[in-house]
Amino acid sequence: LRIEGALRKALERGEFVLHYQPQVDLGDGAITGAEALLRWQHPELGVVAPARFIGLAEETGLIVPIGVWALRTACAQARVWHDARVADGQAPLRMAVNLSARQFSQPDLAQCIADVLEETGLPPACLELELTESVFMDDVTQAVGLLHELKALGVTLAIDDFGTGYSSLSYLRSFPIDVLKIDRSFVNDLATDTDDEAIVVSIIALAHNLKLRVVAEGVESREQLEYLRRHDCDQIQGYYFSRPVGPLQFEQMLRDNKH
Ligand code: G
Ligand code: G
Ligand code: MN
Ligand code: NA
Repeated sequence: LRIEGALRKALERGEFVLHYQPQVDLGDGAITGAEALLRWQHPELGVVAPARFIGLAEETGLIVPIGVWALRTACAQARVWHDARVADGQAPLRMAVNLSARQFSQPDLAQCIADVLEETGLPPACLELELTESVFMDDVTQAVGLLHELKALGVTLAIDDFGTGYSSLSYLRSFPIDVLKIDRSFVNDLATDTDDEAIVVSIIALAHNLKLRVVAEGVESREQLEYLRRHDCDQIQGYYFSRPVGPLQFEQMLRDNKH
């Protein structure tokens, strides 16, 4: 298992970096948040995308320490941007961090997140945790308990890749969730595929009826953006506005996007 050793060393050597992708409000075009996305800056291979190593990190359990590093780094960065914006009279910025099912099954997850929030001084409401429906598949009772623990910290909870999982919709009623992120597979064919349009419109209505915010992922074109705006989607994320970028580039984007 050479890759396992390599991942472990990568963490020790500080080869992981976070890139940030803006989330943009469809009402006024303001950047309201960032999603932190892990990259491995390999000394020989260059930038390695998470698709190439997240699966293995999950299998080996290394996703737990890597995830703690990502959470701490994202929160520390968010605190810096948050303070600058507040000093400048701008709305706060939300930082979204992905949690895989393996991390979600750690009994000390809530304590770990509480520690990172305290250590970095980030207001809890500015941290958005992205979970996939898969976290509800093993032990629903345990998952609901943990969601309530996390909610009690004051953080925001989002369901990532919404619509692609196998769980029943009934959990939306009883779970303390704040945001649905429409999976990019549905957004992809918007404006050309009427089935995908029906699904997207239905997810937006479902979210709003449940008083949830709805974010569309993978927006790549003006047509998709306009469609989502017409149908009252709250926020978008995708290459049309920006790819995930390094912290300095993101900071420049924030400066160019004053509201
Ligand atoms: O950035 P990219 O589209 O290549 O990300 C691919 C996948 O890797 C996404 O599904 C994303 O959720 C996952 N991912 C990216 N960063 C993190 C992270 O910090 N933690 C976890 N658990 N998953 C991540
Ligand atoms: O599973 P999750 O939603 O966390 O994954 C986010 C992934 O989606 C990141 O790897 C990011 O690079 C990718 N992504 C973000 N915007 C777009 C987009 O507009 N098109 C495509 N194809 N991928 C995107
Ligand atoms: Mn995500
Ligand atoms: Na997603």
